[in-house]
Amino acid sequence: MFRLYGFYTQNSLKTLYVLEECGGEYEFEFVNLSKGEQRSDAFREKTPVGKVPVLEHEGETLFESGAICRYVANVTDSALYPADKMQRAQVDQWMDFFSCHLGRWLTKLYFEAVIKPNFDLGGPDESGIEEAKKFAAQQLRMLNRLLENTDWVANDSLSIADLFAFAYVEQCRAVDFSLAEYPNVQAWFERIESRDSIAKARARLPQ
Ligand SMILES: N[C@@H](CCC(=O)N[C@@H](CS)C(=O)NCC(=O)O)C(=O)O
Repeated sequence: MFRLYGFYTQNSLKTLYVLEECGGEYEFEFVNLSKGEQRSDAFREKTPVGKVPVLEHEGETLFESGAICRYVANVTDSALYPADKMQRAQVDQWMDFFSCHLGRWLTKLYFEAVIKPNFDLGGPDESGIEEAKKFAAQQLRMLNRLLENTDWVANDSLSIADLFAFAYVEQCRAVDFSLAEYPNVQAWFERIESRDSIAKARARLPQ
């Protein structure tokens, strides 16, 4: 049995989606970041970095959403993280890419539009927003081209890289960043969103 500690945001969502899709049995514990619960002594004992998500399994803890997604897929022997070394590296490649590029820019937009006002973290960084919009659009064009010839980002089959990227792209909604110009990305997004795992994962969060 896994135990996941998380919040409403993309890094926790990635791990919830992967747990559901891999069929991992888990308990979910909501850590209310708006109440500063990540700074409690009890939570700090689980992770030195004081951030969600955190996974507990067999008396050990893990932080970093990518590490958690890979670990869950490994432990559950899921085909979503293929055993073939090159195929696995292709999945890793896309996960790293999304963290460093598209995800980075969409997360900046989400931070500006949602986190800053809700957590009282000051006014908008206008030049940062413009930069993030420019690079997010560039990366979405690239993803749109990739998805012209395949339904999934790696190895022509659904993998943890799709669920990982989906959680980043999902932030477009909250920041009013339309996917209309990227029809292949929109179709990929809908393909993933229609899966039972996504609804089940979302239902674990306080409504
Ligand atoms: N690179 C980390 C990022 C984790 C992260 O930034 N978590 C945020 C929520 S999305 C958090 O816990 N923030 C609370 C804080 O920094 O106090 C991952 O992918 O898990």
